[in-house]
Amino acid sequence: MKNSLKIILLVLSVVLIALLISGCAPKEQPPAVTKPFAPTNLVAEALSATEVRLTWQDNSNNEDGFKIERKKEGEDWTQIATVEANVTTFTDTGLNSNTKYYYRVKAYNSAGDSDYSNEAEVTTLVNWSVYDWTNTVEPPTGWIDGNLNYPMANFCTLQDGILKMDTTSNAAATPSFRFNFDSASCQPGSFKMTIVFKAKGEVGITNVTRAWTLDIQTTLYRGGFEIQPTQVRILNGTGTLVSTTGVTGADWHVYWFTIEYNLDGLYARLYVDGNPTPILEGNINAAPSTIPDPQFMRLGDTSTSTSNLYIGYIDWILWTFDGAFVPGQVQIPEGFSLNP
Ligand SMILES: [Ca+2]
Ligand SMILES: [Ca+2]
Repeated sequence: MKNSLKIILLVLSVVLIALLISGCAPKEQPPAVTKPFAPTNLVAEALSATEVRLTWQDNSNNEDGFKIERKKEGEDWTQIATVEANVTTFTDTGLNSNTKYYYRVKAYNSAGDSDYSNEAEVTTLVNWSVYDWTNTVEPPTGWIDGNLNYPMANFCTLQDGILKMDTTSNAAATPSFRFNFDSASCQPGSFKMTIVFKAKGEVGITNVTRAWTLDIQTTLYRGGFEIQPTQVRILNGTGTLVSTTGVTGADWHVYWFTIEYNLDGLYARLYVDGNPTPILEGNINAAPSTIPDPQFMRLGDTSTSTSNLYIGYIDWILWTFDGAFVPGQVQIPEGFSLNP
C-alpha cells in the first residue's frame, strides 16, 4: 500500500502541474479596457482670419488620445486631427476668413470612441488689410500712386503719422492713390468690400472744395463719394449729386464705406464714426466707366480745375474684400478706433 500511495501522490502532482501549466488555475487578470468618457466644454475661439483655437475638458483617464472633427455649414463632418492623451487644446490653421466653422471632439482608445463633446461654432475673423502712415508718403502696399507722372511724394507731406495731400500748389498734379481690382472678382453678385479710413479736410481756403474723394471705376459702373468741408456726397458716374448730409468733412471722422454689386448695380453705403446706421446709401449706377481697364478704387481726386482743389489729411486706412459690413458687425484690427 505504501507504493500505491506514492503513485497516487505522484499522479496528483502531475495533474496539478498540468493544470497550472494549462492556465486553469486561478491567476491575476488584466482589467478589461472600457471606452473613455467623452470630453466636455469644447470652446472654439477665432485667433485670426485663418486660425481657430479649440479647448476642451478631458474627462477620461484611459484615452489614447482625442479625435477632432470639423465642418462648415451644410457640410459633413471630417476628422481633421488627432492629439495625444491628456491634451486639451488644438489650433486649427489654414482656414478661410469670415467663415463659420463647427467643431466636435471625442476621446478614443482600443475599446473604441467616446461619445462626442458638445459642438462648438466659431466664425473666423475678417481679413483686413491695414495701413497706418508712419514715415513715408507712399501709398499702402497693394495700392499704386494715382499719377505716375507726378508722384505723390511731390505734393504730399507727413507729420506725426498723418498724410497730407495738398493740390493747391499744382492742381494739374491730381494727387491720388488707387487700388486696381482683379476684374474676374469684380462682378455682380461676387463683389463686396468694406473700406474704412480716418480723414479730414481743410476749410476756409479759396477754391478748396473737398477733403477726400473715393472714386470707383469698373467696366459696369462708375461713381464715388466726396467728403467736402461741410458735407458728404455720393456721386454717380457723371459727377451728379445723388445725396447729401450735414457731416462736416473739416473735422476728423472715421468714414466706413461698403460697396457691393447686385443686379441693380453698384450699391454703396456710408457710415460715420462707427454708427451702424448708414448716413448715405444708394446705387452708383449712372454711367459705365470710360476707363474699363484696369478697374479701380481711388482715394484722392483727378480734377485739374483750379476752382476744384482739395486739401485732405488721412491717418490710416483699412480695407477688406470679405464683405460689405456694417460697423459693429465685425471686429476691426487692434489699434484702430472708429471714434476719432
Ligand atoms: Ca485623460
Ligand atoms: Ca497714421
